[in-house]
Amino acid sequence: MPDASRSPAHPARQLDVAIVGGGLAGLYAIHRLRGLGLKVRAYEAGSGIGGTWFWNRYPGARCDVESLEYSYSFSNELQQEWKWPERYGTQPEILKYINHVADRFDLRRDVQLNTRIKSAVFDDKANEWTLRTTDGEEIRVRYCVMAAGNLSTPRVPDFKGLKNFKGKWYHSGLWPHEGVDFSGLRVGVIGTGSSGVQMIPIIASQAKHLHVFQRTANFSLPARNGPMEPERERRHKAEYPARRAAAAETPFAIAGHAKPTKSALDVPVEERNKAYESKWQEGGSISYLYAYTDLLVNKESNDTASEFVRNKIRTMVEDPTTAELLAPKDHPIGTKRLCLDTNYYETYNRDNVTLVDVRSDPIQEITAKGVRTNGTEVELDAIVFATGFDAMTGALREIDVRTTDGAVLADHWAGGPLTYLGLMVSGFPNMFVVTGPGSPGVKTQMIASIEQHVDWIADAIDHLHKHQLDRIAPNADAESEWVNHVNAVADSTLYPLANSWYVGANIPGKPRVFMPYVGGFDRYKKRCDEVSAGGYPGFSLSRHEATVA
Ligand code: N01
Repeated sequence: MPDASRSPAHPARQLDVAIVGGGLAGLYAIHRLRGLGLKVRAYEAGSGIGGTWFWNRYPGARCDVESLEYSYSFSNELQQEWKWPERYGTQPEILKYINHVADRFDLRRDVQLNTRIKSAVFDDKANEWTLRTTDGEEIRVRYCVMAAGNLSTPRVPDFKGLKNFKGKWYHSGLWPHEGVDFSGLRVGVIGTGSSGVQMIPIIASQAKHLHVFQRTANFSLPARNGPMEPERERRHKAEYPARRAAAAETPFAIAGHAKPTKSALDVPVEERNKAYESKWQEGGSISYLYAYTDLLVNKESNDTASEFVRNKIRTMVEDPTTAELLAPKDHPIGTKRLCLDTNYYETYNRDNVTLVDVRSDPIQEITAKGVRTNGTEVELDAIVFATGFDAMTGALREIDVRTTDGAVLADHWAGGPLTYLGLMVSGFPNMFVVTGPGSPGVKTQMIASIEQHVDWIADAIDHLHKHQLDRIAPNADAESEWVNHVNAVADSTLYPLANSWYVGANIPGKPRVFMPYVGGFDRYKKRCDEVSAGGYPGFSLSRHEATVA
């Protein structure tokens, strides 16, 4: 109950909205909700703002969406004035941008750092949420916005013996601020997802020897990063508002890629390979996956695109056995998050790099000296876990979310996450989720989804206030219909063929449910707009007498 354990040292803070998270989503939520005249505050576990870009400081960390796209659109002055030095933003550059935005829009005064929310309880009678921090602070609010990220709960696999390791170990998502110098060290990297693929070439260039422990080979395309071309920047900025509007009409919320018109199987082999080659030279993942209409829905079509990349790997990697291990064969290209790299495959031609196949010979334990598989013990000075996150639900699972009516989010989601439009959960009124399960967020230019979600949330709160209402919650049947739709759309694609974090496959015991909405940003936004324009069908809107002071 909200009042039961209030510490006298921490009288409850009363606000209109509590925002959990001070990353790109939390910051925009402050800006947007403050604009409605609401008293808001964001609670951030880190000692600085920036979320993903605050924590993921591993060598080579960089966004794989182009910087002119991966940025806020809500202020034309901001997008015109900010100068991105490279085609793809590095982690320090993106963090600098986020800090600039926070200062420019005076957001910091409503961010409380070093504060982790441990519970959130909705009191049905009082019609308010009470959040508690790990330090015992209590916050009472009408609305709660969960902007805690979907790849923000780092996961170190439960390897036997890690505590015995005499060297140092790191996780990509919890990287030391002072950086790590691997010069002269024997280093092991476990994991070859986007984080591993970005850091491996850089660690290889520093380390005495690098062992890469690969369980599943991933497809990676060349990023073709480089300094920002002034003419490209000028053109993009001249068209910015139109480009943002055009992006909203695309599945990935990224403009500038011609909509495909043909199936990969409708063109002769030579023409198809020429098209793939041109996309390969251009760099970037959207362009490649958007080459034909059916690469993500037709296995035969996808095979042509997958095989093209496998053949590239075979030409880039000199040792044929290593090349075959690196050539993914267990999932269609694009059904796991497609990586972008700079010199990833070429790195395996270095004398100081060894690929260890831990699919055929799994890691048994971490020893005092290094990593032991059945076949061998690899001696290491440092181990890097690029082993990913408890994706999409991890951050919310870490908060004890419940209601005085007896609803418990962990129970409600025991068989997999249930949401309506990815924005709200039935039984948990006035709690909004940004880019969580059931949302297309992770399959899009994330900041576009963040802005779209937060705008929808702000409009919903504004609608309530304009109609003298103070409670919104999705109906259980609307939630079921949405979850069924999310699954039906996923099942009409090739995505479920991969063991990815999209289905929670990287977390032992996590229910295997397809979590992101892959119907496209354009389709999703249209549906959200219809719901708000239509008076919120699928939601119950009501008035409760009790008010937050
Ligand atoms: O994590 P991942 P990530 N033994 O889950 C392996 C975003 N992101 O941090 O595939 C051995 O993708 C695991 O193997 P497997 C992006 O959305 C974006 O790299 O489960 N290996 C896999 O190889 C991305 O998708 C950017 O068999 C184990 C790796 O660890 C998401 O974040 C950059 C293991 C984990 O890969 C997550 O990426 C970085 C075990 N017990 C991240 N457990 C950009 O924008 C796990 N693995 C560029």
